[in-house]
Amino acid sequence: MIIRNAEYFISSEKVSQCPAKGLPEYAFIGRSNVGKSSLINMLTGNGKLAKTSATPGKTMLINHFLINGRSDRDIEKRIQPGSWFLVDLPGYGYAKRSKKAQDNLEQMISSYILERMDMTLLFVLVDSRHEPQKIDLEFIQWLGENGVPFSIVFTKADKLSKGKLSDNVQKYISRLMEDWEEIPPYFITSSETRQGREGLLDYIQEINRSLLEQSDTNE
Ligand SMILES: Nc1nc2c(ncn2[C@@H]2O[C@H](COP(=O)(O)OP(=O)(O)O)[C@@H](O)[C@H]2O)c(=O)[nH]1
Ligand SMILES: [Mg+2]
Repeated sequence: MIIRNAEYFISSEKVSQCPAKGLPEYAFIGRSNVGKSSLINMLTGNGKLAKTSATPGKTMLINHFLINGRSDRDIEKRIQPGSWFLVDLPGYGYAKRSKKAQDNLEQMISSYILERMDMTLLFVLVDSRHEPQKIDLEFIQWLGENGVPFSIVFTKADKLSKGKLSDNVQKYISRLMEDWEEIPPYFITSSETRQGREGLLDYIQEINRSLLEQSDTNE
């Protein structure tokens, strides 16, 4: 898929405030510092879209970015066939948050994931350098139990040798296979080398196409 255009659309505190445009929506989530902002910038080709911040855990909002809209002074008129939303969800598991802030955040994230009808797929980011982490495994378990469509994205692939990278990925997938018969598609990415960019974007495009075909046959 070619990204012709990527721009900030809106930030929402709650799922009820999210835009009602009926666009396919792809959300990105992971622990703070996993490389989520960098990945979003790399995918969209816009180095400033999602703020890559040195102070993790700050963004507590649901951020919508409009991808492949058209240019119009009125942001509402920029949506066109082929447009979709990329959603940046707050990072989970940031230890320095207060208990109350953490609870609020979990509530916001879970209601978005469970209630947001427009969410087509959730990309769960994990750092390719680390062993499977309890917090990620529990989160993935919870997604499976709730029937949430998701896909795993291994980040920071450039930080490892090829051998170590494929070892880690295999280890991760084997760990998931202990709980699940089937593992959804996964992607190995680097925001530095842009590895995985085309594969991930083409996957989104494929799903967008099948959604369009479905809506055509329903008419
Ligand atoms: N080498 C390398 N560093 C990365 C990559 N992705 C993110 N980083 C670094 O990891 C840190 C956290 O990245 P950021 O995108 O802010 O993570 P976020 O908290 O998940 O949004 C930053 O210092 C980034 O420069 C990557 O693919 N390769
Ligand atoms: Mg970030």
